[in-house]
Amino acid sequence: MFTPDLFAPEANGTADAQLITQLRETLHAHAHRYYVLDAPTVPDAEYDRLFRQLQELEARHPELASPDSPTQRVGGKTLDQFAQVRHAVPMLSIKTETDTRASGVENFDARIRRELGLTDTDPAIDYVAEPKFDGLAMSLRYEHGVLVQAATRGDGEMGEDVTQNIRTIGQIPLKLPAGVPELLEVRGEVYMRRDDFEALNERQRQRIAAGERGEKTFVNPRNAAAGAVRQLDPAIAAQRPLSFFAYGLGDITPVGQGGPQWPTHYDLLQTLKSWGFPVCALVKQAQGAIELVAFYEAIGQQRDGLGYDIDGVVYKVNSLALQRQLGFVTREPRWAVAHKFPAQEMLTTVLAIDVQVGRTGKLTPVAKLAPVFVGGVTVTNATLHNDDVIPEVVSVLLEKRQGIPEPFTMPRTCPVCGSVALREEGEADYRCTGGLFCSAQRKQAILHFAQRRAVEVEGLGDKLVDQMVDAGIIRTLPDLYKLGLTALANLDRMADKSAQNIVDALEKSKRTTLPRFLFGLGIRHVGEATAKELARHFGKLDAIMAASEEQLLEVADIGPIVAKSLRTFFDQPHNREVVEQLRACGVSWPEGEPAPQAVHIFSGKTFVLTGTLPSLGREEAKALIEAAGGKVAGSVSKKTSYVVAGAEAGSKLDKAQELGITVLDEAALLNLLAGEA
Ligand code: 5U1
Repeated sequence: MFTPDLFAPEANGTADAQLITQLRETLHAHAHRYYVLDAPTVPDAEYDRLFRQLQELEARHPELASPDSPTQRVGGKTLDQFAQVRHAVPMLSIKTETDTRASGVENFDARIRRELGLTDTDPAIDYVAEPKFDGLAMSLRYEHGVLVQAATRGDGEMGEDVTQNIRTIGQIPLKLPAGVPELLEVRGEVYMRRDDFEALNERQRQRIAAGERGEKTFVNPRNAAAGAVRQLDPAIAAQRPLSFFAYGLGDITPVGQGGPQWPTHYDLLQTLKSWGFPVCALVKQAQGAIELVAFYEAIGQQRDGLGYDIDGVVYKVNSLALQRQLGFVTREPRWAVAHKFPAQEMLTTVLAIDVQVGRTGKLTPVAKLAPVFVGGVTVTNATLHNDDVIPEVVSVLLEKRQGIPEPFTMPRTCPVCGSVALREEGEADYRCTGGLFCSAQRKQAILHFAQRRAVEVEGLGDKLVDQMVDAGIIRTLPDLYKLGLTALANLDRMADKSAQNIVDALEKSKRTTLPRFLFGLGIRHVGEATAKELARHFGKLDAIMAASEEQLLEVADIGPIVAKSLRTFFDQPHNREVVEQLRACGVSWPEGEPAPQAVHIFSGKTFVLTGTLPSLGREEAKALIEAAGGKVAGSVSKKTSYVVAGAEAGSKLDKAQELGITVLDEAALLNLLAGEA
């Protein structure tokens, strides 16, 4: 093996250039054996010696600097923000199968066979099965064999340029062997191994104990990996040990221009491995549904013992020709599916049952749990009332119970303010009757008013609201605008600059719109869409406040429950007083004349949203649809007009396809909405 000598006689320029080239190749090879194959052939000290020798030579010959040198893994400057990158080939997401039984696999196989026009007598389909790594998707672009860009998935079309940070990952080759395609994009997952995560958190704990500011421990390897990838200072990213698994391709030199072609996905993975990329050793070829089920079960059993987190497995049709034939639907390939593992269940003890008070006074029991690590996070609370919320308590093991606990009954008084708690006829929930007298409701009411979709007071979050209400400097909404800089700056841990920012944000929030203001008041059953309709119908707040229930019922989409709720709210003198005081403090909006109901393109149409849309949040998409006259429902039925599907859409998308309902992606939705504008 080549072992350049640090103490060799001074070489001339050409000899140095050769030595630099040789050292780089040697170090690349050692790094590959160390990081990827986990089989180093030299001790660390020898690697360090060669590394230092290369550093010295490069320092002597700045004209020979090269970004693919092993010395250049950490080198970039701290950034203000990441540049946006357009993916030459969109980064697809993957459809998720949530049926964790064998039928989840059988459905996928049956669909593929149907779409390929196969009958029961045709042979089993050749698949590749891979673990689904719990990290971040990454696209690595190589030009002439040199890593030139690493980009996050982003919305699939545009990602962020995180090259500097990705270069610090030892497992990712900076330079590929001769003979690779001129242009090559390798896609895969950046993740953090569990042992690296534990070691990182241990270092973080020591930093915190040493009083270093701004340091924190990480919740799970995925969060730690995400934080490292999005770290603006590459020197810090370099201290966060990341790993990588390659699982696919993006852009590549076309076959017609000399690019390679593989018959199967499995062959492609073997080639990526031979080029120096880490490919997971658990990846397997499988024939038909039976072997996929066996893989799912085997990996499920090994899951806890793997060195890294996975959240399921992925099945892909192996033949690349069949993949091309199957194609895509809404940015997801038809030839692949991610099969989730069952939700994790852990045994713990309910220490107590607390009752939380919501904005409208609703009482919700919450189980306080002995801390339990499940699904990558430590869980200490679980709701006992709403089975949509994760984490949830799935069952009680009576045989484990020690002693006889007090049976839980909903309190008849509010645990926060002591007011009477009542259950209205026909309603399931108990509510505190304290209104804004109750500090829990007051806090929630302030947060509701200050949120982005209402008057928006930037920086006013729950911790600050807790402090302000507990310190007694805010009792009602108008108090917000009466706060001086001094009162804010006197709060614990409040820097002068932060206090000034809040004062500025409050000032800015005073110029609002009537719908935002109305929504911000937090009147029961008055959401953003209703607030907009009210503003359109009446034009002025005074007209709304004075409207009778009959007049309110004339507004499109307002029924008796909403009309009654509005009337009850504005009939209360203290609510009218709040409105008057807010106006007196300078909160204002342009008022208009009543406008006829516009004809909207989505009037009479019902939408269902599923999966993660590339750029719109769920609430944002809902607001846009409602503003265009549409309704958003929770489940797909024959009455559904459109299903809007994003990444990792689940059973709702299947149901839509079954019922022949038009499926839109985000771009198609925005196109339709452009018609509304
Ligand atoms: N192992 C693996 N994970 N994963 C994630 N393969 C894989 N393939 C993916 C994704 C999003 O996407 C392709 C099917 C396009």
